[in-house]
Amino acid sequence: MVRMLQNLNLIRAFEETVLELSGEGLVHGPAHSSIGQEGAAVGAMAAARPGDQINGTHRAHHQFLAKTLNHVSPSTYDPLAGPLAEPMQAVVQRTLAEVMGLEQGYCGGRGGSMHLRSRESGVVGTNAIVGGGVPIATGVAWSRKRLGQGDVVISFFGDGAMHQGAVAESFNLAALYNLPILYFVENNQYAVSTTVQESTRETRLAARGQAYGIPAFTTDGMDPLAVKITTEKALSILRKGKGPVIVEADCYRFFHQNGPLPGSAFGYRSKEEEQKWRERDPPAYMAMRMIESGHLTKHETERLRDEAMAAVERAAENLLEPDGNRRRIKPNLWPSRSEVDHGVRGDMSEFDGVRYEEKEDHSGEVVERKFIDLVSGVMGRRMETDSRIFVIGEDVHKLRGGTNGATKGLAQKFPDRIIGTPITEGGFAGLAGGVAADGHFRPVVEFMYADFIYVAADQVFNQIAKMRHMFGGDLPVPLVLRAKVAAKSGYGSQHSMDPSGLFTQFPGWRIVAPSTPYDYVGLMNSALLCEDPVLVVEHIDLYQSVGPAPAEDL
Ligand SMILES: Cc1ncc(C[n+]2csc(CCOP(=O)(O)OP(=O)(O)O)c2C)c(N)n1
Repeated sequence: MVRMLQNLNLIRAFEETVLELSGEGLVHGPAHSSIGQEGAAVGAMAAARPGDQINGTHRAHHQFLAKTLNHVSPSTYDPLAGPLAEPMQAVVQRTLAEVMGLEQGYCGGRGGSMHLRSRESGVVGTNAIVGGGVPIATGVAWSRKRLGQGDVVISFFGDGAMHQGAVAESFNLAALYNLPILYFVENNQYAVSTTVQESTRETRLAARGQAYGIPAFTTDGMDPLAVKITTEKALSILRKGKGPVIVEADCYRFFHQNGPLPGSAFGYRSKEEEQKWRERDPPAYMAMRMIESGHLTKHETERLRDEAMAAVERAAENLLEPDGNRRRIKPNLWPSRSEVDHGVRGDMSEFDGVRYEEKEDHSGEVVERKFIDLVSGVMGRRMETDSRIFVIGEDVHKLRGGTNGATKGLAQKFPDRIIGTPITEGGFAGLAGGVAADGHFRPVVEFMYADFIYVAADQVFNQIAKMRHMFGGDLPVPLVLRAKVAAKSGYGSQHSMDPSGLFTQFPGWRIVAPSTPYDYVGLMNSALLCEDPVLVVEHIDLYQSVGPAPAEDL
């Protein structure tokens, strides 16, 4: 409990400092304060294990700090014994550096306040698209379930995100696949200025669970211990393999959406309402309860608070220097300009030493083969040699290998690796993105027609395409997206487009468009080796074409 209180204090001091620095022009871009919501994050993270994974939204400093601080906190650490333990002090400084855009931050300063990621602590990466991170977290849960090591995922988001299709699609997929994920809603009562009542007729957000067969809890988000107990209950359901679960924590953001003014300054709520919630301010409330119950003296709670403030001050001092009567960032702490484009895509070192042969000098037997047979043939061959590969998409597990035979025979051979989905393009594309980013499996996503990619546009272009670069440049995202182009097939304007041009606008993607059976073998093999997302464009006009291709060597 003392550690929980100290995490509350640290987060509060951190957020106050960020607001101060922001006011001095030392934070580039928004910094959405979590002041008032610390209880939800600290309570939830007190129930999590080190191997558990989390992600969050634009407002995630509190969740990030709670998870990373717990991760490095030495087992012997006693917050009352003296200054903050060194690894925890480093977490505070690196987090502040990331928020300020500095090189020593978790993502080299590129992610900033809204894109915080720490692989080692189990923070998958926080997301600035409201609802956009939820399918990705769902994918991490899919990956962790397959790994079978008992890890679970906690996906934090706000009441506003509840109305996004991405969240609804994630609920459905997680329930369908029985995934170990806790959807943790911090209901702070407002999405910017819009109330829950203005957003939905069913204002009991946790009740959404019923529609998907997901058990749900509500809890008092201002009381960290209540949150801890509720989260423990939820996680015990997940750990028994009975996930997913929803937890809705009622809480309040004391300030406006962003910046140092209260919401009442913008007229969408009253000072009286704010005062009422402030009476249950999580750090003060927990300190008071611990004094009342005899766990701490008033003096001890004050010492803890003072040390938390001093720790954040030390971190800020290490990053700043005087500049006349102001402060400025130490110039040598900025990332180098040469790093700007680092990691838009990987360096392709995974291709070092790879065999490369043209048809004319192919070392094995070359025979006439049908294009479509190679689509299933190459996939089957690679699935034999690489157990990380799985295919996900609509009807890929049935018919005779999906609607065109691209997965012919594979569902029989690899029944748990050819995953048929409901019609939920954003949901399964995002899920695959999360799996790829988690680093244990290699998803192959099939879109029945390329035009359906637009339904999943956020996941395809905002998430999968940007993940590596956004989180600092070193995150592999090995995902293959097979898109069928059906031009001239009579399906009309919504089934006929080639998406390649659009993908070129999102340079995180690599694009290949094989036009012969021989090229298909090489290019699909390359796509399945690549550590970047690869779009494989397949024109269905080519499926029945015949041409020279390797007889065996796929
Ligand atoms: C898809 C999308 N729409 C709109 C926004 C702009 N926006 C950022 S935060 C926010 C409110 C989100 O409310 P909620 O989900 O309740 O989270 P909170 O800000 O309260 O933590 C909005 C509208 C966005 N970032 N992404």
